[in-house]
Amino acid sequence: MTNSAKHNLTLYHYWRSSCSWRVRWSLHHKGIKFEDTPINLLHGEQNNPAYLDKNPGGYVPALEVDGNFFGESLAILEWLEEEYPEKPLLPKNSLDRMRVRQICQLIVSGIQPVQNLAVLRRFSSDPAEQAKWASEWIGAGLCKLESLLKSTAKTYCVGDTLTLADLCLVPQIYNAQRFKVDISTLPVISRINETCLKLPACDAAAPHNQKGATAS
Ligand SMILES: N[C@@H](CCC(=O)N[C@@H](CS)C(=O)NCC(=O)O)C(=O)O
Repeated sequence: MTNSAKHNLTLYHYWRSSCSWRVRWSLHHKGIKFEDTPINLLHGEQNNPAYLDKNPGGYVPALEVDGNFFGESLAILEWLEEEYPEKPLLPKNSLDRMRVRQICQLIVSGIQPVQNLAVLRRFSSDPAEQAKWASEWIGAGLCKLESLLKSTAKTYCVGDTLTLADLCLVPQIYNAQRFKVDISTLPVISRINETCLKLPACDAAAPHNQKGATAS
């Protein structure tokens, strides 16, 4: 981390959370110094009163900025763009920015919520049923995304520059693979995913490099 200490930042996150990975990746990409506090979702720490006081949404991630708390990964990512404009993750061209936000929303609002822990547990107590549900919805969502990316992607989701769209895509593919979605039928997504996984900031933010990560 090399960026000057403009703010005191602490990220509340879970190692395997795709929403947390998005934010960790931006922080590493921009070289922003931050502390981190793991919130164990499997132990229900997101529902502890002390955490709910910080983030009433009861999800990770949350970012503490100089003693103020904020939830919602996209709100956090947009703030990081405004406050740390070096190494931007939004394009200059406004139509491209809209394309990036369209892809982000497709993933963040359209795909990720249906595989959330709380949703899976409400749907079924059987892990096999949960996995089937998650796999079907993620697979269907990624097919739609693949069609969209055919008209926007070059090296990355929108053109040849890394953007927030890629920060949303790669963690979602990690989840897809956890739920055994076959992404070999999605060549654009697969190619972008492989490219991004080689980026040092993506790797530093990846689940296997976080405190508390396990093999499962
Ligand atoms: N819209 C929120 C969603 C956050 C979210 O769903 N986080 C998941 C982990 S990726 C979570 O905390 N799940 C806990 C639960 O379902 O109880 C965001 O983008 O930050």
